[in-house]
Amino acid sequence: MSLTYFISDLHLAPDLPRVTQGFLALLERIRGAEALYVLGDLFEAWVGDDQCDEYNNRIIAAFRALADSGTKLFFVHGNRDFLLGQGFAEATGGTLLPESAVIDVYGQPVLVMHGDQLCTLDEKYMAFRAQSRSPAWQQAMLGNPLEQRLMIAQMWRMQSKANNANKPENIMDVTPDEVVRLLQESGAATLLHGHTHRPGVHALLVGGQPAQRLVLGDWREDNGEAVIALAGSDGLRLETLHF
Ligand SMILES: [Mn+2]
Repeated sequence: MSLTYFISDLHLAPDLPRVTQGFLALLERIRGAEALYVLGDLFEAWVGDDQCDEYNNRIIAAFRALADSGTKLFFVHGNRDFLLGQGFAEATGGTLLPESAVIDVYGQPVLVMHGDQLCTLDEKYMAFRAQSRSPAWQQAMLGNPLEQRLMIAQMWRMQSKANNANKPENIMDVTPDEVVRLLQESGAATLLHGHTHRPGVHALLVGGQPAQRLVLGDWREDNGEAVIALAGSDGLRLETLHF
């Protein structure tokens, strides 16, 4: 049976050897699968496609081997790696998707996204998000030398950590009304996203009709676990991966 895989929030970085190995092992294991969707925050930081050190080249080569095996590969930007560009996509043999997309999963329309756009109560972040997704802003950012961009990304992470430490729980999670709004707009009855690091399956009603929201989990260096999603002709489900 052909299978499609969904992962997000790996936050890949050289100082996460267990996650990196788990990721490389998964990509090797699923060669020949129908498709792999990476729903954002693949990298802890990505500041431009010229960021090609030995570590990143290994990641790209692993994707390329998967694509060469016949597996279709799709990427959605996360809030850490929204500067992943066409150069990266081409090097991996994959395709960049828009920030949200309705895809056909064995006959079932599924709305996929990273999920940061659902956290609308976080006004500070939403303002940064709007600014940093504009082509003019990105062009200016990419015009800075690589070293400087890496420093800026580090500063963002520190600011985000400091801001998140003081945020109430509900602001860190999705806004329920926004979930309903985007599902309604999409016409799909299933939403699949990551970002919140709160994996689970939520039943909801959209316009009086049953719908569901599936949330992928982050990849944990401490206990070697991740919650991914898997789809076949028998449907879409979450699965805990151990690595
Ligand atoms: Mn995220």
